[in-house]
Amino acid sequence: MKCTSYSLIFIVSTIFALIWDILYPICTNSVYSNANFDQLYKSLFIYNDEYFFEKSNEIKNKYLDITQRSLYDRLKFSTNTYDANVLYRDDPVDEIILDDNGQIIKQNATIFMLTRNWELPGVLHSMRSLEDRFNKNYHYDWVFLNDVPFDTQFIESTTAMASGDVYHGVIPTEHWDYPEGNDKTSLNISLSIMEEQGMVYGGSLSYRNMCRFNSGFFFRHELLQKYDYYFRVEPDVEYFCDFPYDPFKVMHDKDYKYGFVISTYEYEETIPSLWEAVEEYIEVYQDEFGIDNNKNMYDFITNKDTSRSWGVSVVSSSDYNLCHFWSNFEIGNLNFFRSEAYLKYFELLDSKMGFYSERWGDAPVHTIAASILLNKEEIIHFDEIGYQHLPFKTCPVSYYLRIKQKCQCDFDDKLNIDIQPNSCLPKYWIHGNGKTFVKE
Ligand SMILES: Nc1nc2c(ncn2[C@@H]2O[C@H](COP(=O)(O)OP(=O)(O)OP(=O)(O)O)[C@@H](O)[C@H]2O)c(=O)[nH]1
Ligand SMILES: [Mg+2]
Repeated sequence: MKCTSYSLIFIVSTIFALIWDILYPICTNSVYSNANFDQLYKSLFIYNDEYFFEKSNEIKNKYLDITQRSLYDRLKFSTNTYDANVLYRDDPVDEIILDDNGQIIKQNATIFMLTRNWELPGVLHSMRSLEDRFNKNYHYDWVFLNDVPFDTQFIESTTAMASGDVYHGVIPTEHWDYPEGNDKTSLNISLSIMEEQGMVYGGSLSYRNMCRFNSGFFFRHELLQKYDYYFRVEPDVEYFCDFPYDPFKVMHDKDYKYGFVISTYEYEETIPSLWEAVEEYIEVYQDEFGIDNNKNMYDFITNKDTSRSWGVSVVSSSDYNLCHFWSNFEIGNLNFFRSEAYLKYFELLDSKMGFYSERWGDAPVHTIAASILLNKEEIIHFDEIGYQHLPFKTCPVSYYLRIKQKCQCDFDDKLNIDIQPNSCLPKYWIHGNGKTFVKE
């Protein structure tokens, strides 16, 4: 009886409170507030926010071991191309190594971009991305080169965006322009023919100057003289993941000379006679520079097996299979390019005039040099670095790596070249310094 009357009092007071809560704001002319009603409504039922919060946490914690195993276990490594220790749980992703004086340990290296004034928005985009994902922790210098002087806006904006020192330079004309003493009429004819054939940048003289400069001169520029390593960046590229290490340190510690992220096939029509020149170089300099096809990556650039590219074959009429490292991203040892072997290589190629009569790109030129002059162990595929230079992307294959490095990319993306038949990566795994399980 007592219990019933308490219940009755409770119900009546609740109804009164409800009515009061609705009527009071109306009677007092105040705006009717949903919040008041919600609060009251929730206090009457147990299914309130607190309940959902607790319940959700209960469920989440139940599966914590599964959902967060990547954070507790050692990561599964997909390659042997880096020092596995940097990825252990106790190492923060962007661990910065300090010397005894508390200074960041840095290599003798710079980030390098060849670009034009009008590309400033794309330049800043690339800078922001690389600074956020890597350089904000290291403050490496940036070196910008141009065939004409940079304008004030370019200099001010890039200097403001960089976390390290910034240098802007002009390229000497003899490193850029069509070499003097050569026939300009035949050059113009070649350009118009290639334009008519619909070749990419077929009719562009400046594109050819750029490719020749990147092939044989960038490392000679006075602003790059003091450095041992460079990281090439282009406008409008994107870095998708936090760098799990300082790539310059990896290059230095393991004595790598050349690093890449994407490898694909070159258009044969741009380099019809390049391989002929390479063969001549090998013949002349094999002994002098110790070119040894058992130690280098000659097989990577000549193997034409299609079994790991869905049977897709890229037609090449020479022994060169057209595989090249996509040079818009490259991290390299400048001393390799300054070496006698490379200088002679470029000299011979340049004497053939193929940078102009055809459209030799710096990507196949660098790749072939690295593949014949370096040992396999001196070339690294940075497979933890997510990167985009349209139309291609690359994204780390390991899910846990993507989580740990806060990647903003999807491995299954159609633009991820690593899963496309036109990727040369499988050839690198087999014939280069790549995935050990492929060789095992
Ligand atoms: N200063 C200068 N830089 C150039 C010139 N042409 C190209 N570049 C730079 O050289 C690099 C490669 O040129 P891109 O036009 O990006 O060539 P690409 O990557 O083969 O082709 P895209 O698909 O157009 O990106 C970029 O960093 C450009 O900014 C030029 O005439 N002058
Ligand atoms: Mg580009």
